[in-house]
Amino acid sequence: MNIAYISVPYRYGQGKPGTEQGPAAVEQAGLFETLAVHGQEAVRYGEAAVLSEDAVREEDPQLKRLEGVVHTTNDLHLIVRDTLTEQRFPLLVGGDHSMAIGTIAGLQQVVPRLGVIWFDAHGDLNTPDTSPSGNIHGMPLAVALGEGHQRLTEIGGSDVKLQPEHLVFIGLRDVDAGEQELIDRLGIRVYDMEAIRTRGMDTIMEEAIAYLKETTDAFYLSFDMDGLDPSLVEGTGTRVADGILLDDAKTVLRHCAEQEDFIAAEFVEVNPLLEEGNGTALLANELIGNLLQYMRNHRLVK
Ligand code: DIR
Ligand code: MN
Ligand code: MN
Ligand code: MN
Repeated sequence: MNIAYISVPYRYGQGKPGTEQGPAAVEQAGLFETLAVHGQEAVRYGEAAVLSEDAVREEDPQLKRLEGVVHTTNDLHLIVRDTLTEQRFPLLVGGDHSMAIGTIAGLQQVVPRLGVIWFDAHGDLNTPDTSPSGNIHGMPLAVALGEGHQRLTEIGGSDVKLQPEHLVFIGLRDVDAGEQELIDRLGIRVYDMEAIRTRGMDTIMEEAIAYLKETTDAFYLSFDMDGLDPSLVEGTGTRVADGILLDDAKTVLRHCAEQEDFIAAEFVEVNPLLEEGNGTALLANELIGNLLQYMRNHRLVK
């Protein structure tokens, strides 16, 4: 009973209403049944605190709703740290991707040399200086690397949370100029759609995990729903053409699940207000089911 489902019902890292309803949508899609089917306690183990809408203002156009992001990611980092300390596997559902500032900060306090697999169409490596939108969901990896506003880089302590060689991108295909500059300067490992097509996801995941194992003690998967092909995810805020298809997404999950040092996963950017039905949440729930299935022999799932 070691999977700990943690919800992060918030949207302050981006501008479209709806991601705050992501966790409820995934629950409605059957998340508790999925947990039960895989022998896990069908409960919400924790929920990150979220400021009310009227408490959050859009003061700085290059750091929109900063106060709202700081509040939730600070709370989340404590929840994630404590969950991992209890030998549980944090399974997070969001919420927009800025939540990863808290996830990474929390995990890193327990695992100083943390590895990250970032499944996303985007680099999420912007800073207030480079961001085209001012949305903090485009910044969490820069923050983890120690770049960006101090209120964000200080969550979980002032040390740098992530080393560039401990990060791998899967599915990247929409990168801003400042992000590309950072990728090049820091030599960050990228597997784009071209690489996935020509080499196959199996080979890529084997290589990615072997690469992380060289210098990290454990890793987690951050799964942005917009990494998937837009035909699969109507309910996510920033869809990008030519994305990852279902079989390849499952291959990512399977390779992660097979590793003993796989310690957490998050599914983010589910926005049920952007579609008629609940398709994207249903898909997130299905993928979580696949992940738990693949993890049935995992040391943290007893
Ligand atoms: C864009 C979009 N690069 C930005 N980022 C998104 O606003 O910084 N990340 N959508 O998931
Ligand atoms: Mn993202
Ligand atoms: Mn994205
Ligand atoms: Mn290292």
